Amino acid sequence: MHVVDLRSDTVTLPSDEMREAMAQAELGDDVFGEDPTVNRLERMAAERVGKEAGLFVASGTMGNLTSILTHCRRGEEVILGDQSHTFIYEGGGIAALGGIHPHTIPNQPDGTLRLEDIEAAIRPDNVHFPRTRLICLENTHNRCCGVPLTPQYTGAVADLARRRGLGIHLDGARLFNAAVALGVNVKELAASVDSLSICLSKGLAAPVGSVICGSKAFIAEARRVRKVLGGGMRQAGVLAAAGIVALEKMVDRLREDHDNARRLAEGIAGIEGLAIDPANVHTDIVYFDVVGTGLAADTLIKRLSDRGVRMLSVGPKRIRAVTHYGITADDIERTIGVLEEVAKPV
Ligand code: TLP
Repeated sequence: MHVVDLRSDTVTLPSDEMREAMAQAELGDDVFGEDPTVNRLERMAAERVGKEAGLFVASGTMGNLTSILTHCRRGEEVILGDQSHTFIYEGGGIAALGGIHPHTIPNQPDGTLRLEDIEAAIRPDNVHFPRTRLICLENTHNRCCGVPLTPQYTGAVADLARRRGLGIHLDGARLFNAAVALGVNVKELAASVDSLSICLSKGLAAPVGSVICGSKAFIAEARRVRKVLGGGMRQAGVLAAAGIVALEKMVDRLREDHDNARRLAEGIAGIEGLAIDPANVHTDIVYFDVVGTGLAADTLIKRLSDRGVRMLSVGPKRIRAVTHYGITADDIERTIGVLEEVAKPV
């Protein structure tokens, strides 16, 4: 049975061109700075987002962890959204490994943090408090329906950060989705932040890896942190080669994923018992509720899976589907058909 796997855009398999590039990659020891393919990927990623330097890391989680450990010392504090990936899904790594205190404030439904909430969360200089050091944003925002943050909003938070002497880091796991959705150059979305982590292994379909980008000085420091975390990967060019193809060939096609997500949302909106606001589908991520079916999300997931469609339950009554490379318009029509069949409370 052909399986339509919509659990995440992380399930993408490398294209033939990526596999070929991996097989042919020129390699060296990256801990010595001698892997030409890694060096090329790092330069290319930095250039794409308009920063001085880049650092190849194993994952988005490692990208955020390495960046935040580079910005903050033990006992210092980072302000971040209560729905952010770093706060919810990264194993508490910044606290566990860095002794960094997460100070969460509410993510608004549009993925933003209110400027007044950020201001209010910054600690006064007083021995009782941890020192506030950093603000983190996420673009697109995974838990907030994949919504993109605009360059204007990011700039406003960066102005605040600068005025208050704080750093700003961006979890840009899906920053290229944001750029495509907003019709802006990715550089505009990255211009005002000090550091960002972009993922190659989500919508861009590389098998492994993320790149941290920032100033030369920041990346030099992050390189030390990455080594401490065990992330010195030696002949990593074999992976970076796929990342280069991802940046060169896979960005423009993200539009297809967004179109498929929109079509899926429209289909879901027409099914009795399922609830979705198609206007709240912005990129490749689709969330919907199953309350009206009288079924648990897990039950629906099981029924879908028995018919070759895979999605993730993200709450007792809530499901997430993500479109990506390898998912066609036909797969979406089939998914809508299967959903119609299984959404009945029998
Ligand atoms: N997100 C995964 C899961 O962890 C939830 C997914 O399927 O969406 N930042 C953001 C915004 C992410 O969505 C993810 C992955 C990461 C960071 C971490 O990336 P990896 O999985 O490469 O460590």
